[in-house]
Amino acid sequence: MIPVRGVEGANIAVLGLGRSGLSAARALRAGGAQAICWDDNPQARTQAEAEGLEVRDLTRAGAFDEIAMLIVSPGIAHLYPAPHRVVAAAQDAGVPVDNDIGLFFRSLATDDWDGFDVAPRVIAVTGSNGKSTTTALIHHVLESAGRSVQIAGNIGRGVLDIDPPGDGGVVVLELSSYQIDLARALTPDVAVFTNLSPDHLDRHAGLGGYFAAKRRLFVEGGPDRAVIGVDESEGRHLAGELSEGRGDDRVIRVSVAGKLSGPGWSVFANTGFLSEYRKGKQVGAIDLRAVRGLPGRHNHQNACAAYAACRTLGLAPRVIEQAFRSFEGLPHRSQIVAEAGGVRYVNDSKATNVDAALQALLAFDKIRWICGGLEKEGGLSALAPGLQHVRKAYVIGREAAQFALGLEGVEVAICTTMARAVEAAMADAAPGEVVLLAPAAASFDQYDNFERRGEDFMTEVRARL
Ligand code: UMA
Repeated sequence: MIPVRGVEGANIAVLGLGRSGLSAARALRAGGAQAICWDDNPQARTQAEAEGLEVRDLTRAGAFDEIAMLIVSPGIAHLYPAPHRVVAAAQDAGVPVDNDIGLFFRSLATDDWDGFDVAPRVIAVTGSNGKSTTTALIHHVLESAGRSVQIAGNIGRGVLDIDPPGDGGVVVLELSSYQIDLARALTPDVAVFTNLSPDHLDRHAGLGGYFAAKRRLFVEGGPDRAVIGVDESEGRHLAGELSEGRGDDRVIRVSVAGKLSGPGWSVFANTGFLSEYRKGKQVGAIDLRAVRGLPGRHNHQNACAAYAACRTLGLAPRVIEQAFRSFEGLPHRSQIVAEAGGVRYVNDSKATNVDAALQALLAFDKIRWICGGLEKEGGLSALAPGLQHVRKAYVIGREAAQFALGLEGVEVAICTTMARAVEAAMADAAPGEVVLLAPAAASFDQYDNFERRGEDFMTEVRARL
């Protein structure tokens, strides 16, 4: 755990007692603060009390009279669509609002670092899609190369839960727009921006607000190196904004849309080959088609971003390539579940939006596609370029018939349940085909989260093999 610094004797309120809230409360306590906790869910309050944390109703009048700061969990709205009433009360009382990410960055460095040969470094990864895979891949490469490395953040582990890094240690963080938006301190050494597509728009009052939140990591944070995906105009804008000149190699541009030129530092993948150029010369190359754990263009983008981040820490291209080969991918993201009778079964339940599902469709050929669920804003038309890879769609979800209306030109079976979809897709699948779960929708109409949905898919597949 990272004890929070500079809070000794202070009363600090913590709103939300999930993974990040509990981890923040414990770290505040370890730093000598009195953590005063609240959650709208009584069960969460009982759990916090059971581990000796003080629970106090922060919604009552005068709750912030003796409070120095409020720490808010990322899933709780602090501004849009409207601030949570506890956040609004803190704002009215003039109490600063922060989150566990802000506490982490202000608490990480300790006096011990003066005795280290190599100061610990933080790599922070953000973007709309691919940030978990990129984060996990950076972690995997550094670990394979023998570095002392820890992983945390939006990937499922509270940032304050890590151990204080030792001499030369590296911390790799996945940061969501929610986390970056509210953090009062943001000082990664290397910051990575994978790509941008619309998501979480209600929490940021639109795409502009969503990009502005992510941009904070680079503009407020002032990282030594920035790895920027430049395949959208926002990434190009950000790379330009951070560069002092054409050859400025504090910015590494990443693309899977074509070859990048110029005197700067760039990493791009073209038809499956990763190339690294610096000062106009090629310095590294990897055939990504031979890397089983990273199929498809979207994974090639993740590979380029992870490669660039590892290069900033001085790893040789050969070492990175070797580690790529042993990367198995993350659960629910292009996860190969089984191969039987010449048919491959792939779980990409994390494809909760149209953009991520399109990437999955483009990564494979001859697809028996299981899709559907709670449809997101914007419709399904953006899936069109991927539909030619689809043999047939097997639609799940409570509104399966409605969802299927958006899939023009594709043969469709309305299955509603995962069991029926898997059964039908397996019965139809011929050798050389792929049964792919890539829903292009949220899971909440039928499951608690995308993980449960992916597990259901895997269970249904395995039960029939
Ligand atoms: N709560 C309230 N009032 C509310 C809403 C929530 O009291 O109005 C309480 C809930 O009762 C619950 C707690 O807040 O007890 C949940 O807080 P949370 O939603 O912030 O969840 P955590 O468990 O703290 O997990 C958070 C991230 N969750 C979100 O951003 C929604 C996790 O990312 C992250 O892994 C974890 O911190 C550790 O850093 C998950 C996620 O879904 C994977 N992220 C989104 C995404 O990837 O799309 C952004």
